[in-house]
Amino acid sequence: MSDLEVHDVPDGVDPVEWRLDVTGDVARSLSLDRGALADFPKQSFTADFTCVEGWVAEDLSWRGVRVGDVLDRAAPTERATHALVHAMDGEYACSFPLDRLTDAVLALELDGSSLPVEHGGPARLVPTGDADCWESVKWVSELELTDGAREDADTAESIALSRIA
Ligand SMILES: Nc1nc2c(c(=O)[nH]1)N[C@H]1C(S)=C(S)[C@@H](COP(=O)(O)O)O[C@H]1N2
Ligand SMILES: [Mo]
Repeated sequence: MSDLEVHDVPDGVDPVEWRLDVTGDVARSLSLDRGALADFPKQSFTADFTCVEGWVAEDLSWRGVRVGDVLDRAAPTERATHALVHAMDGEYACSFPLDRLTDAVLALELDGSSLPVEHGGPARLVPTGDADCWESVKWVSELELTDGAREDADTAESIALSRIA
């Protein structure tokens, strides 16, 4: 298994009721259940994960769906420049420019098994390339396409940094 740290699963996280909604500046809003997301083509990659709190998990093997494939189906409008990635744990959300988000993967598997709920299952955003630990959004429930960066609602960095004593 991976050596990601294990954190408590917050209230509000319910893998049974989970869906992925794609909303906001799109031509077609989507609401995908697990089966619908699993029907997209999969890709795999291996990466180390480093948390700002000072730990590293090496050689994690992720498998999942390229976000760009999901966005293509929703057809972002010309106004859409960013997306706010929402999670099932309340206020947690992280804003990405679309060009970065397109190449990220919604991971459904880790190290050859279904992604466990304690590590963000059913679906965790795993940016490819350099990323901050808080950008790896666990329990992704909504991709909200926005016109501009919506910094007001981008809580992930401050929530992550507030955990550092
Ligand atoms: N939804 C959500 N995703 C999140 C977080 C969170 O609090 N909520 N914490 C982030 C931070 S700061 C880290 S280091 C990793 C921790 O992943 P792990 O619990 O699998 O070790 O999840 C990231 N994704
Ligand atoms: Mo972190």
